[in-house]
Amino acid sequence: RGFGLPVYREPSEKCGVLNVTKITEHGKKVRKNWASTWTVLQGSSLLFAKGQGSGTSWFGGNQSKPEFTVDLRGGSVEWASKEKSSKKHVIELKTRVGTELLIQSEIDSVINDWFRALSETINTHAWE
Ligand code: I3S
Repeated sequence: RGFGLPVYREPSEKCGVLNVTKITEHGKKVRKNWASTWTVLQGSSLLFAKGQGSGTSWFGGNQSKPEFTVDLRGGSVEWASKEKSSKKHVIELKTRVGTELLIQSEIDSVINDWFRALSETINTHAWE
């Protein structure tokens, strides 16, 4: 930084439908339950709402609330190993409080964008 070059930043708000499952909660392993999930990145939070089918639900309205929210500060993301899932393009997200999630999309560009956005968010908020 500081060479006068513009720094590319992912938008701090991003949303879309991803396949998501928890694998650990507060450090304890939980059973996988992959679900098509409407996902919103908002500041340093990641919000999830189970979609009706292919993700038509929107929790900006009054009928549905986020199913759960994850604080990305102090967390980490990496590409999941084959042992974690047989699916391709799987991101493993670990939070500071010991929740681990797998996030997946069949679409390369989609999951790559999410990987970048999540990494950048974690880096940006690393010292909070
Ligand atoms: O890590 P696992 O246990 O092989 O995960 C698979 C299972 O959760 C399976 O469901 P049940 O065994 O509970 O019926 C899911 O259908 C699979 O999708 C899980 O594996 P992948 O490799 O898809 O993450």
